[in-house]
Amino acid sequence: MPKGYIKDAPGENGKAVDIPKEFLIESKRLFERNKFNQWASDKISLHRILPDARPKLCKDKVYPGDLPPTSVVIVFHNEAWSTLLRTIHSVLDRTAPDLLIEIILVDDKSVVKELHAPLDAYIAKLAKVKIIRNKKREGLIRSRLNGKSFAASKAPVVTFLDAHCEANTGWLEPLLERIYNDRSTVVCPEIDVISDENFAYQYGPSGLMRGIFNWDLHFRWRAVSTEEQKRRQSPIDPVRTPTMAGGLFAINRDYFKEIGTYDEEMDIWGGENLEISFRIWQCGGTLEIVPCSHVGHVFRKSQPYGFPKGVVDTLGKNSQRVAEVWMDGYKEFFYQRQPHLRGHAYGDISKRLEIRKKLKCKSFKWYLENIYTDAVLPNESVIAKGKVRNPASNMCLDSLSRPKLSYIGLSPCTLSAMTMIISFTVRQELVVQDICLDVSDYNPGTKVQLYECHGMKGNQLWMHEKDGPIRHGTSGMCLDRGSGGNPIIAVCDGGESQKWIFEKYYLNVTPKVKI
Ligand code: UD2
Ligand code: MN
Repeated sequence: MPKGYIKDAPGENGKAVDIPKEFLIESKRLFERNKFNQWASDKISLHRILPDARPKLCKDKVYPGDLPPTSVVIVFHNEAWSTLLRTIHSVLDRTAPDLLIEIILVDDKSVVKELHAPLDAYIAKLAKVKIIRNKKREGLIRSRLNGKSFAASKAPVVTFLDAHCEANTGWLEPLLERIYNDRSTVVCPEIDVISDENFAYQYGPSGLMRGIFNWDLHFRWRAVSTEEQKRRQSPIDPVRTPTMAGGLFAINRDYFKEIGTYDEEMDIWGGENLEISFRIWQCGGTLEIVPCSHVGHVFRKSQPYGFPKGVVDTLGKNSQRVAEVWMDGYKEFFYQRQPHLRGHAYGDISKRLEIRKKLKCKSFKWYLENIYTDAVLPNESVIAKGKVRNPASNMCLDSLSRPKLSYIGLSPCTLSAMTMIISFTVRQELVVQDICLDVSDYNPGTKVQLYECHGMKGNQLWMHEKDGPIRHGTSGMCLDRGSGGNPIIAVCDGGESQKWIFEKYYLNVTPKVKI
């Protein structure tokens, strides 16, 4: 067994960490600090073993003997010690030494004491690990560039990881192989979920998801398109993805420079992942997710750190720069979703436009026609939209700003709120503020939940025609206003409690879908 392996230790083999009752308060306190359960993380070995998440076929793959080695760049701001160190050790423990030139840590002005002298002392013993520190808070985008230009590294490939990852068995070779075959291929591993609550390592079948974006310019996961499924010949073939999540990817170092690394005017967090995705595709590269490469990441529900200039302004500006440089006329859809950003200053983009010109990059229209071919444009994406009224009660559906995984509620239709604006999309989803109405238990009386849209129909498929009921696809039940303040599904009876009218109808036909 590898160094540090302790049988049955907390979290070992990717298991969840139990939090005894007496530590709940302490673990809640630490949760606030990092927005993940640091208490749990601190209990786990820095060398914990993970279940091998690769599909079987990957294990027999033979890789060329002369793959290009990489530098791994990890930027962090006030990261927890145990997650940062486990990221580093997972790379050192599970990477062939000749493929790893160095790990470059970039401290983006952390104030946490242990990330200074104690960290310096700790990594002094790790030959391949170096650290550079920003003089001021730069944000992850400029920090990554800082890391890349650091030292005399000759590594032909740069690999970026977030500071709360765990690289799994055999993670690197499949990425390097793609770059070795074609230097303009940019590759992401399959990102497995490390639970923010208990640090369990969770993974599903590989090769099923790709990255997309919505018109708010937020990154989203979606099922791989049928077109792409057909193009791939094996379940372990790389998946072409319209966008990358942003944190975990490998890229040929020279190619990264040629295509203009990152937009250095972007601050703190956000937008750079879509920017580099659009740029890669529009300027002749390829962006892939490689099913044979698995790396875990702690997905958080919110950020633990502040944005010195405020989230809205920072993220707004970053997203505007993406829209203004890469999206041509389609940027209008973004501004329609974010009208407060019209006229908002986004700085000078001339250098970025020069890159686009110099590389003779293609239009956003081309990207939508060739890469993200099933994107739904806002002007054709809804069958009906607005408040959804039950005439007999004059109550309207309302998500009431509930967090995800909660239930849809009701409010008097005389009120007005964004949480009452629901779209019935051409995909036949009922969407409120990016979240879908979802039913996973088909028994009558079940409350309708709010769930992240997955684009795979199933529990999120609905049917509705003007003046008719709203019928749930898989269960065949009807949306009923119920009696407890939460709409439910019920056997369709044509009753008053099952009538719903959208504020506005755009298309008079509901696409016919078999159920
Ligand atoms: C995702 C990406 C992240 C980045 C982001 C959009 C994954 C798994 N993660 O968000 O890499 O592309 O989308 O911008 O795809 N950090 C700094 N300075 C800052 C802020 C953050 O160094 O001012 C570090 C942070 O410590 C972390 C990394 O940047 O190591 C990414 O930040 P995050 O983990 O908060 O972002 P995440 O995973 O929500
Ligand atoms: Mn992260």
